[in-house]
Parts: sequence; structure tokens; C-alpha cells
Amino acid sequence: MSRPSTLGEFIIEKQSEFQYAEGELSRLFNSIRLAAKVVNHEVNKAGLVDILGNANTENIQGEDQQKLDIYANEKFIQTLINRNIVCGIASEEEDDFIAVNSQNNAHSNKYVVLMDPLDGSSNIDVNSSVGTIFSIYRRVTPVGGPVTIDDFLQKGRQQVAAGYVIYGTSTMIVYTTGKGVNGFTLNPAIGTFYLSHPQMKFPEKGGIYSVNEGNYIHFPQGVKDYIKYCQKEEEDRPYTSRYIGSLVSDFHRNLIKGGIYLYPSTSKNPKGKLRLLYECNPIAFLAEQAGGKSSDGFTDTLDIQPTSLHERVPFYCGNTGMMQTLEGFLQRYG
Ligand code: P6P
Repeated sequence: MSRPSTLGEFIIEKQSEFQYAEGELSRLFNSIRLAAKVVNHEVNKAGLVDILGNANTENIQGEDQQKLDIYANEKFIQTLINRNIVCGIASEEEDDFIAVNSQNNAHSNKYVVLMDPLDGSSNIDVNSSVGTIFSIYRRVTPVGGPVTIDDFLQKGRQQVAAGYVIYGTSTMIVYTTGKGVNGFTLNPAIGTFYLSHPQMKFPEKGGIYSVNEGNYIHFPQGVKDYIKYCQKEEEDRPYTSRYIGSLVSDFHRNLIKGGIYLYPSTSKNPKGKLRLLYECNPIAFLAEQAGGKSSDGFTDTLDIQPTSLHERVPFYCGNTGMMQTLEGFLQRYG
């Protein structure tokens, strides 16, 4: 029996399918693969070395930065710059985008990467799974010239690739280039990712809802009504409630088992909490490619025009049927 493809073999095999197959995207994925292995090594031993806990610094969002947040951010940025693949990088942990220096002709590069280097990092100290989320666009400014904010403020539908690394009971890379979603599992003994989840699709029906119900009293009425709908003894309900506090982990479980993730606007945070550019859009691209749906309750996430790097949007994502029911509840109230 032939063994499953490695991530490297798969990228080469599928490269010809990619619209801009100059090999840059392959090199870009190879750098993400390397950074994922480096971060995985630290995440897996976080309890043993002084890399746990709070770094006593805050990011632009005013959120406490964990030491591993900063470590992961540095590793992904360093790997992308060292390999001279991208002309710009944006990160949850960086106030502004990074224009990759022009000494090594970086401005001739055609791609920008946006990322959440360690999503769900509050889970680190309690040994629960975390993830890295990445989103890749072709620049819109002229190749050879300086990268500008316009290269980053593109609608999610313009993404050329997106994916996540999940550091869980096993470490996986799950990504799409617009030709479906494929998952690769790391064999830590040899440091190789193997194709373990080809052509991932949401199951036809979902039975899990994922939301922080502690915020219930602050939710829009449509979300409150939907949560009560999920809990009602009727037809295929009540659904199961599962919420890990890590978007990557909740999404990954719901993609495999069928479910919906909700991070609504609240009276405290009218725009919600999740960031459009490097959390919602990459997950929304994956969800759509896997036969699911994402929106802010009214507009498809991938069609929202970004206006700033760190902007937040309400985010709902999951099985198409579950999403249509939720949107029906939300749209009753306009
Ligand atoms: P709360 C992690 O900080 C994150 O951005 C997502 O990964 C996660 O789903 C959400 O926030 C958790 O937020 O407010 O429920 O703790």
C-alpha cells in the first residue's frame, strides 16, 4: 500500500492547479510548514520551560500578550522574511503591517501574509489546544514598488490561500488554495506532515453549537432566540454545546463533526471580538471551500470590505443549514 503524500509532495503535485504557479506559493507554504514545526516544538513543552504565562505586555488590541504569542509571532515573521517570499506581513501581535525590507529586492515579491500567530493563547497555561491562522493575498500595488495598506485591506474573497495550524493532541496543518480543504498531520518522530484528511467537507447536518454563553445577556435578540432553538427538545435537537475558547479548535471540531461557531456582537463590543482580516476571513474561506457558510449575520464574511488592519466583526461560521437558520433568526430583527 502506497503511503499518504507528504505536505511537500502534495504542494508540488497541486502547484500546477494554482492560478499563479510560479513556485512562490509553494515556497510560502514551505516556510509556514517550517515555522509550524518550530512553534509546535515550543508549544508542546511550554510547561517545562519559562515560556508559559503572561509576557507583561499588551498588543494593539489591549490584550495581554502571552510569551508564546510573542515567540510564535517572531518565528513566523522571521521564517517568512528569511526566505524572501513575501513583500508584506500583518499580524495580530503587530500594531502596523511590516513592509519586508527592499535590500533583498523583497518588493519584487507578489504576496502578503496576514496571521494570528497563536490563536486562543489564553489556553496555553491550561494545556488546551491553540492554533495559528494565516491568510494569503496577491498584492494589488505594482510589483517592484512599495507595499501599502491597500495590499492588506482586500475582501476575503480575494484570498489566494488560507489555513491554520492546530497544536492539539496531534499537530495539523489544514489549508485551501480554492480547490477544496486538505488536512496534514505531523509525524513528530520524523518531522513530516502527511495527508491525513483529504478534501475535508462539513457533514450534511450539524449538531454542535459553539458560543460563550456567559455573554448571553449581552447578545442580540436573534442570537438569544437561536440559542434557545438549539436547546429545544424538538426534531434533531437539543444540539450539543461545545466551546473551547480557541477559534481554530472549535472550528476544526465543527468542520469534522458538523456544527456552528458564534462570536456575536454584544452591547459591550458592538463589533464583536474576532478580527476580520486574520481570524474571520481565513476561516470563512476554509468553511466555504468545505461546503459551509460564514457571515456577520447579514453579509457573507468574505464580501465585507475591510477598512482597517485590526477591525472586528461579528462572526458566525458552520454548516450551511445551521447558518441559514441562525441568519433567519437574526434577520427577523434587522
Ligand atoms: P472569549 C481567542 O482569544 C479568540 O480570539 C478565539 O480564538 C476564541 O474563540 C475567542 O477569542 C474566545 O473569546 O471571549 O469567549 O474568551
